[in-house]
Amino acid sequence: MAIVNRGFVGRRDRDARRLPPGQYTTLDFPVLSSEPTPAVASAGWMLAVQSADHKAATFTWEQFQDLPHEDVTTDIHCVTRWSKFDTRWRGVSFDTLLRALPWEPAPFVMAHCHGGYTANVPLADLVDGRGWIADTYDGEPLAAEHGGPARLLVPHLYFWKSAKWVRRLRFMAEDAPGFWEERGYHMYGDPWREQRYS
Ligand SMILES: Nc1nc2c(c(=O)[nH]1)N[C@H]1C(S)=C(S)[C@@H](COP(=O)(O)O)O[C@H]1N2
Ligand SMILES: [Mo]
Repeated sequence: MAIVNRGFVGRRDRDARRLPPGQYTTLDFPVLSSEPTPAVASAGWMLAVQSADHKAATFTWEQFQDLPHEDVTTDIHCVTRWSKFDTRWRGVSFDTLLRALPWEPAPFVMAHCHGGYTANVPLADLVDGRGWIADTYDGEPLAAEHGGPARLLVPHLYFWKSAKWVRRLRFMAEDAPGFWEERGYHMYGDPWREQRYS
């Protein structure tokens, strides 16, 4: 007896549709760092935020913890071609962070990290529930090698944009290249359009 059900979509088909072109899925969580893991304690951690006209705001670890956090389950895509489905994070959305700022943001953001790494992201890609500063992974404080105490999480762009060990967010009127963008990676980095290199 043949079973015909045109509405049925198998798991492999569904998974294939969530996999951007040129990617494969992994169940591990690879560590990709261009620098040695810096020792950053949450105790002295601070997030500095700078406006395009050099106004400052800071969040201590305690102030950051007091901001509303949300859970995020999402797929992530590294430009070296691994993707990982259903990663579970917790963090503060940029929507929340922006509401806590005493001044207006500018259209581009440069994330600066302990160790010197930088990544540029348009503000439009961080708001409306698309960008977070994550401090928790899989229910545990974010491990140092994955960017703990806190990192960017911008899962709809290649994962190099999700800067680990973030310490400063600098708003900019114009876009500017970060660490990998200066080395030939794409300024925007959409995995669905395979924007790996410029
Ligand atoms: N500070 C910093 N952030 C970084 C990187 C880095 O080298 N330094 N690598 C990026 C790249 S290329 C990827 S794929 C992800 C890897 O995150 P993971 O090590 O937690 O998998 O971090 C991104 N953020
Ligand atoms: Mo990456």
